[in-house]
Amino acid sequence: MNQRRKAIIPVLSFVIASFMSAGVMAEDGYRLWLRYDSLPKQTVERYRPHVASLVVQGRSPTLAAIREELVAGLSGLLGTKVAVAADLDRDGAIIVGTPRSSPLIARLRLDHLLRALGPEGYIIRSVRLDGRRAIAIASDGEVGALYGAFHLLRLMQTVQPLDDLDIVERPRLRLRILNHWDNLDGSIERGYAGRSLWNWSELPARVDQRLRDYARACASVGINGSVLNNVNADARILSAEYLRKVAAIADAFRPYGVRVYLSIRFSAPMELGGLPTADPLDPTVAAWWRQKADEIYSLIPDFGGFLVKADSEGQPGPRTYRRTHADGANMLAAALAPHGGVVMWRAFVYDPKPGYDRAAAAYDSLKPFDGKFAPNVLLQVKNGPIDFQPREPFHPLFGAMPKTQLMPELQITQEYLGFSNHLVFLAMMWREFLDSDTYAEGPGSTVAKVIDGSLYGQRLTGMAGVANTGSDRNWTGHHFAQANWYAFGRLAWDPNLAPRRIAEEWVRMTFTRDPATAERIVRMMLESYEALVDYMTPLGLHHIMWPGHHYGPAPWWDKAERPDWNSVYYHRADARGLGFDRTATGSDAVSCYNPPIRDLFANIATCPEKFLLWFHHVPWDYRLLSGRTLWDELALRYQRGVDWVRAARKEWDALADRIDAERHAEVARKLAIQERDAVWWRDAVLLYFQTFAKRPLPPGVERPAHTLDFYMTTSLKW
Ligand code: GCV
Repeated sequence: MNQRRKAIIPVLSFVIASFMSAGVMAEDGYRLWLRYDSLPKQTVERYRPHVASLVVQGRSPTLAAIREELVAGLSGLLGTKVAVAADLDRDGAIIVGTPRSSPLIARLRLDHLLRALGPEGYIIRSVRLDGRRAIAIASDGEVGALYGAFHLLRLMQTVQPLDDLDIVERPRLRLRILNHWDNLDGSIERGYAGRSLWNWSELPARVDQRLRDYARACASVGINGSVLNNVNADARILSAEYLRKVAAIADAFRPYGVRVYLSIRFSAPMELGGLPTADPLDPTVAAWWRQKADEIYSLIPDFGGFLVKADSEGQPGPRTYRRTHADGANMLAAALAPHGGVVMWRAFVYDPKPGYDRAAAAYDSLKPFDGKFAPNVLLQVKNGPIDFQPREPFHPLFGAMPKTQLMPELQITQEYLGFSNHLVFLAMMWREFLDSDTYAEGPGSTVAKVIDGSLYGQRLTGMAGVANTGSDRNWTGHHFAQANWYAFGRLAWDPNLAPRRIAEEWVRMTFTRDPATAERIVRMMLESYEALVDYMTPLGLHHIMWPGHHYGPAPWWDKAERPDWNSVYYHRADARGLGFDRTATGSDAVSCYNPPIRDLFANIATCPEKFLLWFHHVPWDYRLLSGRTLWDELALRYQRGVDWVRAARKEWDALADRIDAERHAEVARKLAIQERDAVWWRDAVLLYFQTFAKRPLPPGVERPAHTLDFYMTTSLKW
């Protein structure tokens, strides 16, 4: 090696090392919110006396995961390797564990309280033991201790004080589950962040490290379950070959407290078992499922259970055999019950009948079965009565099934909300849904209280979110879509959390600790949902997306064989006005709601304007609260949505020197697409509705760039 090269190598290493220590590493978003870059010097000085060493006594995969996370987190945040000790040998230790895993935790005599919090609850408390100061993270279960460890790291990442800690936490919902609509060929239905994370062809021999990182991320926000495959299920997932692969995934997730579940195909006994029927009341069918459950549990002792889409959109179900949803769900539940598994039976059913309105279909089909489901069945109900639209009123089943265990299904992936191109913080939508008052037991009977068991004492509780993850390096396609994964977990842990708090945590953990910059980003996130509704479906419009892929507008669509797969079915524009009359003069779907919310929705004068066109066919010249006509207001809302995206782009551009260049540029590129799309939505929809309204665009609304014909023949590219 010549002299010059010899001299260059140490210099290069030094440059790389300083580059890394300054936190200037590849900012590709892989680390999600679990970034442990070093804190400012003064903060480190403040924290140091509290976090001088780490004591995680005991041995188990979960305890090892706790140790690993805290070592990485504390060392990264403090900028020096944290000392790991076997016992409390100095002031300022962090001690973590359960009364069984850790003699130190046992000495705190918290058993009673910890038992009351359950195996996932935890306490983080500043304590003294043998005269030494320590922070104790204690739980009755190791996974609870892991959750506590992530909580402590979050406090530090968001620069909260560590003095006199006394935190008591427990999850409000028992099942906090991601639903992956992943197919066995690696594609993801409605997935916009690459391919499936589960590499079926390599499993079980090779388990990608990424699966562990997925489980870490889930655990960091309290997600404790993952349905691995699409609800449009392939029966093969239950074959011996695939179950071995599923078991390997379960092994990778287990230390992080994430259980695996599977979507099943109701006709699997025929396809896999060669039976002539899948009739749930046929003893051979029930026996096949019992045997299948036994086989699954022999491989995966903590298997969570089944998710079922039956008699919906072409999926098989009990109806073929003239059996009911309860017959189907309870037969499966009986197979799982001896092992402690659950059935999540989906309420997404909508068979057309004469005089039918899709918004009332699931209510009509399932309400009669209230009280008829087995104790280990949950009815999984989408947040709104149609299908994950940008805005829907809450699903009426939440106010109608007091004797059934209901769990909401939210969609984290943005099927109808601009895929992974649009910045939208979904916690705002979910908050609106959870706060909706069903009036089931008088005022204050919010959806949150129905599902967390406080209204009816529902024993099994849960929340499902259709995942937005994929093989993209940044997991979710859009850096800001990570916030929706984060927010889902936080809300499933505590459905009462405020979106602002969630956004503040996430921004500080993900983008910046600078309070002023963080506040600007948080504000953008909090405004983003209303803006998206403005430029896509304001005033209660819904399901006017391009058919099939659902990206971009197509309010003119009327070609599908089923009326309720056409946009015109949903908006009903005519020369008189716009909107779906769901009152007594129309479909009367409003009667699925309890009084007085039913009457509030049914009366055009009291119906919240955000749901106006959902419940009413409104004349074009009807005056809204603003004093403007429906037509003018509609046009101005679309414009307002566009204006917001433009302002957001400017705001983001202005943050260029405060965010790392890589993520800043990537988000900026997405915001440019979002602006293009918002303009497209505005122009296409207004041009189309103008053919009915026959009124000019009001002042302040920009003229469209193209003709209606152009929009009707051009599908927006994503
Ligand atoms: C998984 C909508 C989506 C489908 C999805 C279905 C469901 O119809 O477009 O892709 O199928 O909902 O939730 O079952």
